Amino acid sequence: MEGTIIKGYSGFYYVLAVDGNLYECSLRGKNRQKKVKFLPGDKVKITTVDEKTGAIEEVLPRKTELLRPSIANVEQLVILAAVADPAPDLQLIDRLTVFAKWNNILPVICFNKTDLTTAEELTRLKDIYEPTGFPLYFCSTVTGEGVEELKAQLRGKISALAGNSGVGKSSMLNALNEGAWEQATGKVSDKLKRGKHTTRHVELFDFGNQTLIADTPGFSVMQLPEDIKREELCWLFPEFVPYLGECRFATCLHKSEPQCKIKEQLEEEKLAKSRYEHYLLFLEEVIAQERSY
Ligand SMILES: Nc1nc2c(ncn2[C@@H]2O[C@H](COP(=O)(O)OP(=O)(O)OP(=O)(O)O)[C@@H](O)[C@H]2O)c(=O)[nH]1
Ligand SMILES: [Mg+2]
Ligand SMILES: [Zn+2]
Repeated sequence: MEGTIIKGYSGFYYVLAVDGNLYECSLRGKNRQKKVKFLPGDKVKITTVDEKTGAIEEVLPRKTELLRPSIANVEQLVILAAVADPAPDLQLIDRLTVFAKWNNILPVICFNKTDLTTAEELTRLKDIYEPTGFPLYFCSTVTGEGVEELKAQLRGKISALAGNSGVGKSSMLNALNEGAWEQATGKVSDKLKRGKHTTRHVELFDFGNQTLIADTPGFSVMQLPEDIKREELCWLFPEFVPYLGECRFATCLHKSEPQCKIKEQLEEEKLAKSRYEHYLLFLEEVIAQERSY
């Protein structure tokens, strides 16, 4: 039977199988000898011993792999920010979108606490992020706004949740866990109530129906991936892409070169200023990293 590892713990792996059961699995001989390291998110084939235990026979190729925290096969990174209290950190959002895209993971942007701000502020944020084409949600765990829509985005996928402290990650996991989900095996609600990350191990929460979500506090402060090259960065900003290749110089980094299409679009307010400023900031970081490499 196939399944997904949701956590590893003292020599055992907990596998959520396609039958919806959670199996405590040991490693079979050859995997144990090879000292294979499996990650939460790894898709595996198991043989079952009874309805609670089994053994891992084989691991399937990984589609994506994140480090620190290590999770395999994350399909989307849900970037949670608050519209207020704390004020949204647009630089962090943009940094996480670059990080996700570089790792072939879909960034999903979610602004929480819409009950705390004005329609104008929501429009401002929408105007910045709609052109990116990234799935975009406005939610409140207090009023319930947007929660069902976000749920639909998460269903059946492996997602990681990232965002600064206090933006409402735990509240959102709780809100997502209310009603309308098929029966989950892992008793998410009990685990969520236990609160903070009592374990250092990454764990995927099972919301039923093969919907798995990792709460990943480690993503809040991060360096850009070391292997991005300066000329590759602009491709990670989807709203820039239609104009790339139209600058005067083929090597244009869209900084201060003449006849730069990106700068033209910016002057005509067709690209968001904050996105471009963060592009420039990240460009400096990428160049500095290239040098120290
Ligand atoms: N007004 C309002 N408050 C919210 C909303 N969502 C969460 N909060 C409050 O914001 C505070 C922080 O929420 P948490 O869910 O603990 O935030 P977190 O992201 O898990 O924080 P860390 O665990 O520190 O990373 C709590 O007091 C919540 O009650 C919301 O939609 N609206
Ligand atoms: Mg929390
Ligand atoms: Zn240019």
